[in-house]
Amino acid sequence: VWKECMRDVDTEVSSITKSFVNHVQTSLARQPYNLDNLGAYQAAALSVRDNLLVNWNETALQYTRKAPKRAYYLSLEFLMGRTLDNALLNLGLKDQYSQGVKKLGFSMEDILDQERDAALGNGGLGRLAACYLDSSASQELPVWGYGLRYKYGIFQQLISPAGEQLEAPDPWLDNQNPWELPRLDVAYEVRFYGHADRLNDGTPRAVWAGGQEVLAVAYDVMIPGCYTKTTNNLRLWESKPKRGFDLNSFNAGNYEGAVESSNSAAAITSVLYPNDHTSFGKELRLKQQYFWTAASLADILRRFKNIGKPITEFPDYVAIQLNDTHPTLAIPELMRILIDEEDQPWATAWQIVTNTFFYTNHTVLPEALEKWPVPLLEHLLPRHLQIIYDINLLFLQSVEKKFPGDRDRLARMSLIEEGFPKQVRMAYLACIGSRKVNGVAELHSDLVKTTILKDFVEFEGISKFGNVTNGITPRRWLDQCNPELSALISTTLKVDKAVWLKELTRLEELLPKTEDEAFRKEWAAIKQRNKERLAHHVQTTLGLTINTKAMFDVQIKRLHEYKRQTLNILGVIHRYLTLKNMTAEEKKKVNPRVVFFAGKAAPAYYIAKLVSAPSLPLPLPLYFIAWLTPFGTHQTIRLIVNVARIINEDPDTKDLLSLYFLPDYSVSLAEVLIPASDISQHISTAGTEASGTSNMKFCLNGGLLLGTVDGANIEIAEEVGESNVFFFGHLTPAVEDLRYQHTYHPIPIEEKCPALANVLNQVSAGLFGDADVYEPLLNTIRQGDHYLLSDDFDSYIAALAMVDEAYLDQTEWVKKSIRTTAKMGKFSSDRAINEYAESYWNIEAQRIA
Ligand code: 26Q
Repeated sequence: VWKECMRDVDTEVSSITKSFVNHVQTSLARQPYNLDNLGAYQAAALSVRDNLLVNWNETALQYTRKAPKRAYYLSLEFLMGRTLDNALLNLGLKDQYSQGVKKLGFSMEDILDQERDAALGNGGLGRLAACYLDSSASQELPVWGYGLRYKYGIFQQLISPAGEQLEAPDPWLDNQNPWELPRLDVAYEVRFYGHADRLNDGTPRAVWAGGQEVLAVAYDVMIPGCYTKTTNNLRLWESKPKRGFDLNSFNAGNYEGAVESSNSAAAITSVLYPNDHTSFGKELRLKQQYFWTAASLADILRRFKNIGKPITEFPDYVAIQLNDTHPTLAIPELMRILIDEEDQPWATAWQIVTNTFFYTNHTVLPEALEKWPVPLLEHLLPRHLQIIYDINLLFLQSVEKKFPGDRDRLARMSLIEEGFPKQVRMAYLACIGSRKVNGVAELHSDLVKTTILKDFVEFEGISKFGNVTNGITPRRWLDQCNPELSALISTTLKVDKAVWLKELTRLEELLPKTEDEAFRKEWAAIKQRNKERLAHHVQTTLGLTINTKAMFDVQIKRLHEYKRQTLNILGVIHRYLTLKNMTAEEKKKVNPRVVFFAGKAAPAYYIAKLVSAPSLPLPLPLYFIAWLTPFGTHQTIRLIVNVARIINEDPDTKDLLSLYFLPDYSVSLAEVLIPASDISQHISTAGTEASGTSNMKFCLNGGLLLGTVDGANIEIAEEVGESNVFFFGHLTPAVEDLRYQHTYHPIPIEEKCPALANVLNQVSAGLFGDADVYEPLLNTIRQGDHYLLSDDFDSYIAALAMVDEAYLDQTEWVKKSIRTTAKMGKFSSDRAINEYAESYWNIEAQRIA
């Protein structure tokens, strides 16, 4: 079927080289004989793009002809990573292209390495969106993504010798982007500010006029499915001034004023906000959200209108998934369109809206719940504020009807939080405006229902609230990043990867192989080569030599207090101190360990600098903004770097313990780190990590998991069996009480956890330099300890010791590794996306002939 599907795609090596040379000469206007690797990458990409375009056009055409119900995934983040390798694998053309470029004197690996990551996301939420696009296309589902085309993606992270995080902009479009198609013909006007006047003519209509209008221009990114012709679309909006600049100002000689309006329009899509898990009410961020939702809805509505059905049938043709609350303005925006432009009665409009949207929650941390100040909304989007107030009034009336006289409940559930200023609670708006609400792992979905949305469950009924446990695409996170393991699996299962990559539960067939010694040897050898590949990467990029005989212990994720990188580094110090006290004889029994960290911390003062002078060629040093806050995640990075400096040089211990902070964590770096890990750490305070998705990636690649009973760790353990994971720490129900104890009955840390107290004291005493710099960080543990490090430290150390012990029995360890991979079928994003398609969106697969 696959070969049949691909009949239009030219798979001959000779025609590949022909198309490559043709692109060198015509698209790039260069000579093939002195082409560098970058040029070769561009030519290869353009040639692959030609193949994708055929399928992409065919897919779009069939969707238009058949007009099936479609789903749209609205996400402010799409963390795509590199495209070329993924496209080649999905098209089944990797071997042919490798041969082709080899004939022309290039190596495929070098060419692939030229590509910059498309890093339009912060972390989990953005990468999830990328995995879901891959799975939608692979499952032949009519799903499009909508996002923003940021000029700068997530910042590049540099680490100064002192361990400070420095941030530089990520100019990912500088070398041109062969994967996007500018669609200058697809553009919409988006209004900001101005005034909204109700007509008061017996209808709910109002007129919104004045203010500033900017243009949203579409850029399309092709999303190929794996072994299918289906090639979906990711539409990213760029902001442009409606007119080049203000002619009146220009004619009046006010040249700066003339370019100012054009700058402010361009600023909207200039940069991705690099903060996750904090909401802080910045006007530009709100502008981004409205600009993107307004353009996307206008586009969706125009497409719907082409079908020629009455507007009341909109939800029969369109499902819109809100990736967290970031696109919640789509709810009042669709109301505005239906009422003010389509002249629908309020009830009809609300009926349409609440059957169209679906909301996924990704966090229960209170500081991460999005709220927008009412005065800001009133200024920027006056009509939307009116609509939000109207929604709230009708909603609270219906709550009052169900729970008469319950004033507390009304205050709790109001979309408007009282205070100075008043704020709009976006999660509540997303909840009441949606058909269904879901969390991203079983535990998290339960927490959503029993904490932040408890009142809403009581009011609307439990059936509106569900769970879709996250997933990851096995194409990128196994086949692409671990080709040797993928090949071994195909040989062992005796099926083509085209089959098992799309039916991942077939990995279970590996289980009997745990008893096959030759197989185990091959399995372990692949892990070893992946460790060497990582060591080689670190050697060539950072000039550091890594002991590949050691156990590789990895924690890679955004830096955040709740993720507890601090617990990990304090554990490393504990190990170091223990080793220092050992006799030579005792040390002989210790297995060497290499600890890897990578991750970015949310910066401060970053956006302001980028936005106020976006295109000026500033002298380089001004691009680097050191962040010198006295505590928090930046201090943790600093501690890691300084501990590494000491212990990696200590002759007593360096053969048994070393530590690396790899700068500038990215999707591409993850692709090298994950297959190389023996053990990875997912150690959030119970109840704080909604799901986690890298835990799934490590396990799929045969790395074992050390973690807390949190997020998707729980479901991973259910699948692979508790004996194959290392769990520690308090459980979610205990957290609230422990925090209460910390506040009202604090026990000195020396008494409560002497091992931890000793580690903290050594840091305070200056063992790793900079003693006073760390004091605020250490004090957050000594007092308050919101994330419960002192409660979990002893069991954490015990779990690490169990990992050591288990690793000594390599036969059993490899068995655990095989079992882990074998039981990861559930975590394919294909399973997740099919759950959304069936239980939420009600859309069906479309075979593209
Ligand atoms: C909000 C307002 C203003 C500025 C930024 C934000 C913002 C941006 C990004 C808030 C949150 C995020 C990202 C959240 C995120 O990545 N959450 C993670 O989502 C994953 C996919 O569901 C889960 O696996 C992780 O557990 C969760 O932390």
